[in-house]
Amino acid sequence: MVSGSGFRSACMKNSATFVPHEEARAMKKVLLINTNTEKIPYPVPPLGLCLIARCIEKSFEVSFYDAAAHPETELKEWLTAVNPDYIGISIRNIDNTVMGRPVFFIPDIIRKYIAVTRDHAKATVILGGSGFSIFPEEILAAADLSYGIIGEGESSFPQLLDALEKGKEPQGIPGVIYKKDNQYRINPPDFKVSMPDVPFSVMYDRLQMDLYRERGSYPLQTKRGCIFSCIYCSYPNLEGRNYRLRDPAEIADEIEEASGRLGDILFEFVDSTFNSPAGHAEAICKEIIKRKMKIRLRTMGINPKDASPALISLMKGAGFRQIDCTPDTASPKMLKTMKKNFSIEQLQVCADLIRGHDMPTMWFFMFGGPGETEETVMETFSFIDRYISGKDMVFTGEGVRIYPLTEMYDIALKQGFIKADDNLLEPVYYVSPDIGRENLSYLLHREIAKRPNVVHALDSAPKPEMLAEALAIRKTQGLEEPMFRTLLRLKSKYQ
Ligand code: B12
Repeated sequence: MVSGSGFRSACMKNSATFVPHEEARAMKKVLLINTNTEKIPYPVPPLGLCLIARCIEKSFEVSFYDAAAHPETELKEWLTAVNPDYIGISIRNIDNTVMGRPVFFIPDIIRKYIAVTRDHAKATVILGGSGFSIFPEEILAAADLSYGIIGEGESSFPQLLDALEKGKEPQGIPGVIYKKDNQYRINPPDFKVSMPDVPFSVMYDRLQMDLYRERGSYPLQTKRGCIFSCIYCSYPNLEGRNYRLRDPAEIADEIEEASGRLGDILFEFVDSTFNSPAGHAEAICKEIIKRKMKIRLRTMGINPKDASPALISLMKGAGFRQIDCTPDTASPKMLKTMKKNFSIEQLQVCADLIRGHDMPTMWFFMFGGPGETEETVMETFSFIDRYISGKDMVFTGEGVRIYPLTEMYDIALKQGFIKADDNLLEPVYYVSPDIGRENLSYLLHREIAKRPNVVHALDSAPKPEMLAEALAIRKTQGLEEPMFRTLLRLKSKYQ
């Protein structure tokens, strides 16, 4: 399953059609724009955009505009200075997924970046990114654009540029959405291409990594794909339903290279689920331990079913300082309704393991899914009380964001929450009628108030003064604990 030279084949196959570097008289220019300036929970570097940049840099002159690093007013100057032939715009986030205080990013992205490129450049604009891939047609229509790529871009983006260069219709290029005869046509994405295993770090030369270093991290994928069927989730539509694994030795190579160049930095695995399939995460930890690397690691997506004592020990040995565990619910009934792949007993074993190893963990639960009642909500809180350490943070979300092509969508449609022609780009949330919005909200706030380590999604952003104090304390005291533990200790002072 491991695809050692996957990236090279995926990229080179496509760039081979272009004029080779040395022979090029004047390379065409591509400007890539990262539109994600969100700082909650912390700023994240544009991994996907960096990867696709590597795939075209032999054939095109690539410039990189990171909106997190420049005031939006600078974009016009960049467009004039670069005068690109093509512009690739990455749209990662659509909204903040907080039902009680929704922030919808798309109008700002269109106004600040897309409209400006239209007014100040003649280039063909191509959209991509995970947020874009969930609502490709809706976003292209809202932005009045003709081209985008749904899903991963390493292979499809160079192929699309090639087609555009040759004036050909991008028919058959996987994942391409394009406008023809005033209609959007979609080529289904192909998740069978090998896992691109490019050393990402090279691209960080183009980023101001300091923006991401203090609170953020250096993101790495160890695989793509999600085999699970959680009813609300868009991951399988973004990454495919089969695993494509990266070679553990190449992952360790990248970490070694990047820490050599960037110094001490937190590495973060951004797989949908780090420890599935069983054995891969263990192999990565063993490779890191074998090389005696002194690094700091964290990961999201620990799945309770595949969390074994051996895995947690290896993770501690490799340098994991913090993990995220996302059971979503701890009600036996809701585990079934949400189609989680583990039982309450497996979740309890996992929680005991985490606590037994004193592995700092952020827990995530979402409330309001189909069939949620007061009783099921209280089952989750009982689990929190019994199994989760007071030193660990529990993050709770209210309502379930409805995404297309999910079972949640079908349920919401059947229950009359949404209509078939509703545009769900602007966030729409589901809350089980068995509990109701007001009741759920009341219950959550009541129960959260009793537990200092439990946080509502509405309060997930620390106050600026609190964050400043936390950063200062960490620096002066040389604290190595995860940021959430520092914030938890300061919480009562700022309430
Ligand atoms: C890891 C992750 C996180 C981590 C990030 C850690 C880190 N250091 O990066 C954490 C937990 C911090 C996080 C936070 C949030 N996240 Co998040 N996250 C993800 C996840 C699982 C993977 C993202 C990733 O790095 N992928 C790997 C890279 C390689 O893929 P990529 O960026 O998508 O790029 C590929 C393609 O998209 C494409 N592409 C990308 N750009 C471009 C541009 C062009 C021109 C082209 C052609 C192609 C292209 O090609 C790339 C290479 O193949 C995705 C879900 C998913 N499976 O994709 C959600 C996801 C992106 N997150 C989401 C959200 C909402 C958030 C938050 C807003 C949630 C919150 N309220 O806290 C925050 C925002 C944080 C921020 N500052 O922006 C949503 C976005 C959709 C939406 N509703 O807006 C997603 C899609 C999950 C979901 N709900 O479905 N997230």
